[in-house]
Amino acid sequence: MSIQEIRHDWSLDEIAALLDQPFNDLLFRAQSAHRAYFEPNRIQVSTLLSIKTGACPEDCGYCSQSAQHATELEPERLLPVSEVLAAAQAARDKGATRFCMGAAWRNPTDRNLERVLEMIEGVSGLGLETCVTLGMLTESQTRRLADAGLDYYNHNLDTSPEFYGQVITTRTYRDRLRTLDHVQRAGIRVCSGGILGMGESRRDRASMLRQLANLPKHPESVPINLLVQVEGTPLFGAEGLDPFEFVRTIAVARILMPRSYVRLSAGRSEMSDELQALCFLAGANSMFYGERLLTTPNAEAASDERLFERLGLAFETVDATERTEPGPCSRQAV
Ligand code: SAM
Ligand code: DTB
Ligand code: SF4
Repeated sequence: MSIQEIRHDWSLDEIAALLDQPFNDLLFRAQSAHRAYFEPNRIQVSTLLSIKTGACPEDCGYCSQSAQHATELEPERLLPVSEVLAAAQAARDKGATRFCMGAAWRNPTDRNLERVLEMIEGVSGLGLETCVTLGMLTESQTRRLADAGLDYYNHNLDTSPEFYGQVITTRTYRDRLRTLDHVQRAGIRVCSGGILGMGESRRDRASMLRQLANLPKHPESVPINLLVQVEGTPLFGAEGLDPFEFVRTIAVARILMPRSYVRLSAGRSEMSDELQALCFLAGANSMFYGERLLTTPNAEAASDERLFERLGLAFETVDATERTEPGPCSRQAV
């Protein structure tokens, strides 16, 4: 047996077979893959800030920020740089190592991008890693972000290519893949994942993971969100997902992309501690920390701290994707 192999040629049937395994077998394999590359009791934490809220022209069926859905959200213009830096400093003081700034845009204008570049430089200056999610990017915008020293760009595939049209009609799957390609080529680390619990099938979850795992380079960070149901959005009232399906998807993401951080993302405020612990056992090693996601509440920081203590987990301080070799933890065969 060799160290967990890195592959980019997964077939849908192979991934479906992984998802279909008995739960205990799947978790054992995922935890083994996790230990081959990561220190098993460390969790990377990022804090989110919405830097431009609502009034988005896109129609993503899950999103509180689409101008096409009748939600109660109050739109807000792009925040001043000073306000963003104050929030970043507060996040750093609470232990976050990465600060993620999200904007409700289809794509940034060059003028808006200028201000975001200032934010990135300011947040980096505080000693934090930077991540932004601004929608679609052109090649030249991507280069400007890279030149400003951006560490990560978040752009999710959201779901499978087959299910995608039932969730979003205003931009294509191909558009998303193109932006990811620009980001990877510019040498910015990619954060890309999806949302579960939107009414997709297990096969759709396999197909989404296949898209991510067969990218020319695995995203360094793979957020797996559980749909946060927001009143007024088309997906409000969608049938809840079996929590074990959520854990299975995390486990398969870990097996397919063993060197990537797998982030237990939106939806934690609806999850029990036991379910979150199973997600960590399945290989999730990153999460959002802080009272808010973008527009909805996150799990409370105090209850996260208690959970970490009960599970013997610690915040990670060094980004393991900077390593070119497998992590120092165990390098065990799987
Ligand atoms: N407007 C940009 C875009 O869509 O690329 C960036 C911000 S957008 C809010 C970032 C991601 O958050 C989405 O791609 C989606 O995966 C996730 N997201 C948004 N609303 C969500 C919800 N209600 N539940 C779970 N995830 C959500
Ligand atoms: C990601 O995958 N999830 C985050 C982040 N990337 C930008 C956003 C979650 C948003 C949840 C709903 C909200 O708060 O608006
Ligand atoms: Fe706009 Fe992003 Fe929300 Fe889609 S997910 S409606 S692009 S903010």
